[in-house]
Amino acid sequence: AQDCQVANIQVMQNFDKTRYAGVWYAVAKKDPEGLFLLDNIMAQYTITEDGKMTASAKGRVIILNNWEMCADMLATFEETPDPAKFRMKYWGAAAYLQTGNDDHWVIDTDYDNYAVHYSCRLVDSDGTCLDSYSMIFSRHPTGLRTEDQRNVHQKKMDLCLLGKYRRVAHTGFCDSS
Ligand code: DAO
Repeated sequence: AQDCQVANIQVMQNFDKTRYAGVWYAVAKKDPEGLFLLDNIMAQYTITEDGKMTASAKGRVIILNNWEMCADMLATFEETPDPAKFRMKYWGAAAYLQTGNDDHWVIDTDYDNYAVHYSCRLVDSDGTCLDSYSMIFSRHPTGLRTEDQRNVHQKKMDLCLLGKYRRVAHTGFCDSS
């Protein structure tokens, strides 16, 4: 399953967004071109009364060359025929933050401990991804459990992103905002 074709990427089977709701801490990240969220990244997913998934997220960013701040981000998700594949519209609580519309795929999760997220922003003419980002989420800010590391490693390989992740620090930078 490692032909690196975006169209062949396997996503979470029978994805259950209700079980996915709640807080996730990014513990590792593969950055896109022009990265935005640096570290202290957490996301809280909510299912609204009408059954739609939304999220709020925080992370340390540097804007306007040198201004370090904690970005408060909001996102809504549009469903697709595949329950694990969404379109995510996102924007900042403050107008000078980044806005966008990205794919948001859940590649794998056990809902209680870990999740592997993936987004390809640009598919190349050969069907591989030219600009992607991916987050490894944990329910625990301290990192992944040993027993989940094997699954996550396998998914990084399936995504053709092995070795492209960096660790995401949690220092408390965004805790007070
Ligand atoms: O860091 O460059 C980057 C990519 C992140 C884009 C901003 C996403 C904001 C909403 C995050 C929701 C959880 C994935």
